[in-house]
Amino acid sequence: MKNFLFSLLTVFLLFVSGAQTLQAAPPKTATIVIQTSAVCGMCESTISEALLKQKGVKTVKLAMDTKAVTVTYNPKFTNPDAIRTAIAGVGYDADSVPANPKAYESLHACCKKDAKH
Ligand SMILES: [Cu+2]
Repeated sequence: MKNFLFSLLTVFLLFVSGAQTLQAAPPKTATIVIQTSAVCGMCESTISEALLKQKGVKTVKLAMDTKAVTVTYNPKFTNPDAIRTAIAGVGYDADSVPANPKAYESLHACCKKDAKH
């Protein structure tokens, strides 16, 4: 009888903790829009490639008319600052994070924000 009650209690506790984990699960996808200094389609692929290499980044969409990049990511693995830093790391401004000067220098001429088109 004691064993039976014990296993009943165990099942009950498992059920309760299971329900709590379900409720406490954080959202799996977050979205952020970052203003960049991209100028052309090549910039778009450079930024996409760099971001998609980041752990947790799911989709990258750069709107060429506004130069804003929309990124969806898993907040468990990355965050807005890390994403901005990754964009700056390949030579583009990302919101208030300035482009890495070395990476900017090595960009294709047409991809530099100061380039005359
Ligand atoms: Cu470009």
